Amino acid sequence: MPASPKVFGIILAGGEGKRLMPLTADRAKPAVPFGGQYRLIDFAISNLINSGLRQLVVLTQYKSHSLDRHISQTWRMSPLLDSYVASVPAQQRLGKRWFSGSADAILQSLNLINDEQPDIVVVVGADHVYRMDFRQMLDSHIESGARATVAGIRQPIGLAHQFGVIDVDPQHTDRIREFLEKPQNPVGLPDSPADVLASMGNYIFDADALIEAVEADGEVPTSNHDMGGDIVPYFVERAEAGVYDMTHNDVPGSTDRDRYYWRDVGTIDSFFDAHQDLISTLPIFNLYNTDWPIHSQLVNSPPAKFVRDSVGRIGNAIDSIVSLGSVLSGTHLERSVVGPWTLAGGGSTITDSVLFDRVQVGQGARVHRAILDKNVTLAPGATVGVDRERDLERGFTVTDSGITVVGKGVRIDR
Ligand code: ADQ
Repeated sequence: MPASPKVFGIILAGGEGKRLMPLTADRAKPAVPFGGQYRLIDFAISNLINSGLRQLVVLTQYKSHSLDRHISQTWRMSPLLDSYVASVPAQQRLGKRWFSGSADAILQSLNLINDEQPDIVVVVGADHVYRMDFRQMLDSHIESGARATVAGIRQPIGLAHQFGVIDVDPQHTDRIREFLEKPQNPVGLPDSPADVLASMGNYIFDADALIEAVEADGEVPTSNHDMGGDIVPYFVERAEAGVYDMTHNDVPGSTDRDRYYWRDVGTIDSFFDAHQDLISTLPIFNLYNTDWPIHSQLVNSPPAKFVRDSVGRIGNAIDSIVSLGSVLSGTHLERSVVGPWTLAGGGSTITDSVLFDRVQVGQGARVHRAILDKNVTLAPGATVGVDRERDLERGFTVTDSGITVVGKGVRIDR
């Protein structure tokens, strides 16, 4: 390995995100808006850019239009400096088919690696909210001599069935002894039986080793061509898989509260809870850490505005985040996150909710415990999230915990 290895980044962004329906009816999961002005993928890309990576490709397939547009509008970098974030759709290089799994996505995109000739490839998912300094994982990868390194973070054992679970070799604590993808009967950690060490779906490979592995995997007819299910076990079988424990990651500006924050916001409930955290007085995840900024699209919009309406009703916001371009005129907003260009009229109330961009809330309308996708309109006096049965009758998604989700562009008349 050269003293300053050349590092290339691949972001896997083809996931469908079924559990976030209807928010993913029209867009890939990594393109789902988050926190008013971000998209989920902004967290992974910001972490890589802040870690000094400059050549990044985003592999997309499922409903990628909104994702492609976001990437080209947000992540322009200078080709003069040899820096780019490029969105790459399934290219059907190996026949007329889409990617059959995340490892197949890499196999079908090997030309990108061959073009750049990197020494090391960092592969990350695009669905999580977190901060991570990949330089520290890179140092650990190089020092350990492993050909593949998997990032691990402690998670409650009850969630183990959603993750790849890492069993560390007690003799060599930087090596993986066994890796089980989404186990049904997980075993807890020796020092903490209620936890497992979960794979974060972030990997670092020696470039030649990754190429060898995905090519070999492509020949196995029984493989699911999955990074967690097939490629990590390939390296574990060869005793070449290292582990990087997130407890060693120290991101500039992070506090003890948010150092190990890592959230899969892949369900409506977890998505909603992560927003509730953002609007708390002392959130665990601090969007205001300027030492490790989370970048997003610069919306060229006027500031958010709060005014009295024509009959003097006060427009105010308490414990909320309001994005640029929004006007709350005589509206009471509480414990909510509001995306860009939302307009709300006099006498309306919005509580415990998440609104994406360009939502319109008519006079006297009421929104409670709801997630409203882009361009949802409430007519004057209409309500949502107030009466579960009515929301179900109107065809809205309502979770067991009572959160109503309204898809893009729906007009709510009453
Ligand atoms: P999952 O998240 O269940 O588990 P997967 O659905 O493959 O795995 O998604 C991983 C990433 O790859 C996501 O960012 C997704 O968008 C993307 N992706 C999925 N299919 C793709 C395809 N065909 N083309 C391009 N991108 C694709 C994984 C690991 C586990 C680990 C968890 C952590 O398999 O071991 O614990 O992530 O959340």
